[in-house]
Amino acid sequence: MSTNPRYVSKVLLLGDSFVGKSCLIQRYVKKEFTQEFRATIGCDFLMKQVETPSGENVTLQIWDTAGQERFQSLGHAFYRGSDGLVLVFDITNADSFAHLDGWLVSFKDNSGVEDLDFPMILVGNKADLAKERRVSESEVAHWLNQRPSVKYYECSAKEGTGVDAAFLDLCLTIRSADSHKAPVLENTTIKVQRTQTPGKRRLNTCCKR
Ligand SMILES: Nc1nc2c(ncn2[C@@H]2O[C@H](COP(=O)(O)OP(=O)(O)O)[C@@H](O)[C@H]2O)c(=O)[nH]1
Ligand SMILES: [Mg+2]
Repeated sequence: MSTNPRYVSKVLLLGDSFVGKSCLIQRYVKKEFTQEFRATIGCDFLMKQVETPSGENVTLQIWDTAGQERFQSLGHAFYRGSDGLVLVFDITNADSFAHLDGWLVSFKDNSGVEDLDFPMILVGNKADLAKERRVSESEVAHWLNQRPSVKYYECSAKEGTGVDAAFLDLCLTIRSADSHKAPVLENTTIKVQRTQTPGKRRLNTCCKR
């Protein structure tokens, strides 16, 4: 077993529906891309183990939405305790780029993070569709000029380009921002307790005989 220090960091992906958030996570964690439409990866988050060049072991807990971003109704549990943010737009969809600032406001309102240097990257996804590009490089550069600490990656979840580099960069930025954080102890046990007694299940009246 490696004796290097271990850290756990929570990472969120935010952006409009259909920009490719779930596909980016799937590409990064599972190294695959599937065309079949999936609103969600079916769970709250996926884990990815990363070893940094300095030998630290980081577990990225990467949170996906279950499609609730359509209704702007991502609960506090989604935002709470996040260590890093991936803002995603689709280079073929100008609206998804225009909505980035709204996502930042939601993030600040719900996470309580005010720090402009919070670890964050911007991902322009679907780079394989360059011929259908609707967001110019100069528009992106203008947005980034106002947020100098944010790094930009143009990625394709479909082809895999840029994805590993983007997540590694975020991981390293989180580690340098959290350099004071103590590593996770080996063999730590997390006790999970039910906080609510489940009520009686309601009968589905339409099926009642
Ligand atoms: N061409 C292309 N299509 C993509 C890419 N990433 C995602 N898609 C497609 O975009 C659609 C939405 O992807 P999804 O990951 O569900 O988006 P989400 O709603 O942001 O989670 C799906 O049809 C994907 O197949 C990409 O890099 N290139
Ligand atoms: Mg999704």
